[in-house]
Amino acid sequence: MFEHQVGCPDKGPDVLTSVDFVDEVTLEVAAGDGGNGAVAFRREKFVPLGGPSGGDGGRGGSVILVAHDRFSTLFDLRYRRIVRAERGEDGRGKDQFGKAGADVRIEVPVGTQVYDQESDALLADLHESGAELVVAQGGRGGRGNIKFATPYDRAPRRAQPGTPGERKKIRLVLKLLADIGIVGFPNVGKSTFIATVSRARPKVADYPFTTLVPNLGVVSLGVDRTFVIADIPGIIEGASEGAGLGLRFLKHVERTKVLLHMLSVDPDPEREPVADFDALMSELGRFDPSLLERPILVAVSKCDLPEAQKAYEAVREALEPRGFQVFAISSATNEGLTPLLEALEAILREPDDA
Ligand SMILES: Nc1nc2c(ncn2[C@@H]2O[C@H](COP(=O)(O)OP(=O)(O)OP(=O)(O)O)[C@@H](O)[C@H]2O)c(=O)[nH]1
Ligand SMILES: [Mg+2]
Repeated sequence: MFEHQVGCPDKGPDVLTSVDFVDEVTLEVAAGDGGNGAVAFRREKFVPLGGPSGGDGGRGGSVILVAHDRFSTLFDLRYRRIVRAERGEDGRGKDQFGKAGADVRIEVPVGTQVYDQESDALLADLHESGAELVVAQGGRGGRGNIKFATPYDRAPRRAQPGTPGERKKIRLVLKLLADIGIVGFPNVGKSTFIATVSRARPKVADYPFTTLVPNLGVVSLGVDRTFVIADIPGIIEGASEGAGLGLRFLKHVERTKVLLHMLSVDPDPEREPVADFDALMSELGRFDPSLLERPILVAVSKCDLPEAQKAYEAVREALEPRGFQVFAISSATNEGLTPLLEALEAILREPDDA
């Protein structure tokens, strides 16, 4: 029933480490200058005064960003300082036009936002696979003297130089595109859940902060009933002040439509699921108050364990009156997973302005 995966197909999503997960890079892009137009004259046997024959310069190559769902990080651009496209060739005599410089296409993950580093203006949001942006336009080729001939001046001695290619510094910021973001304290079973309902294979272990980078998984409930879930590294109290891994990964849930707040029993008796819920909600609100306005479903995980089942009852009693839907799930026995996924999908199907 559960299929597909997203991630880094070359390496497999589980091989991504925090070092590999690059979600911001700055880069200089330099398009090629246009080639110069030529000044030349025909010199042929038996043609005493040949006309102008200087060809146009070729246009410079452009630098183009292309969004591709093959990538899930900006890692490949990590060490690139500058990306240059080729200059256009100069025009030559005998009516020869210069060749255009080749364009350079840079592939970036879907969900990459492109900013002008100097003005901080958003140039584009490449949120669809195949979306393109010409970030630096190649220069125009100059016209050769052929183009300047007139009835009054049949032997023009002028030609145009090519125009310079555009050049700028850009900042690329990746915001993963997922429909649903899973948030929760460390160790509550977020990664186990995503591994059970999708083909993502994040690392699972019984210690906190196993997950250091977000993982995406595609859930399929049938034809045309697929959605993407993001497993975000665990968040703890004080995260907004930098505790644990901090909150920087929360920017990846900024664009999700629904949050799935996962709670569980913890071996640490100090922790209590309803208190965890409130602590985490206030961290989310500190990061971005609008996060709290979107639909939030609550799942109590590990309900194959009797103590988790008990915790579920308590959580439901506390949170249902506050308007939250609460689900009991177990990724070990698959119990409750389908009702939860169906509920998540139902919210995604609601029209946006509802
Ligand atoms: N019994 C039981 N154990 C589970 C279940 N789901 C997860 N676990 C265990 O809980 C521990 C933590 O699971 P993870 O999926 O790594 O938890 P996480 O929320 O991703 O943790 P971090 O990445 O550290 O934030 C592991 O030892 C899992 O085997 C479940 O449904 N039942
Ligand atoms: Mg995890």
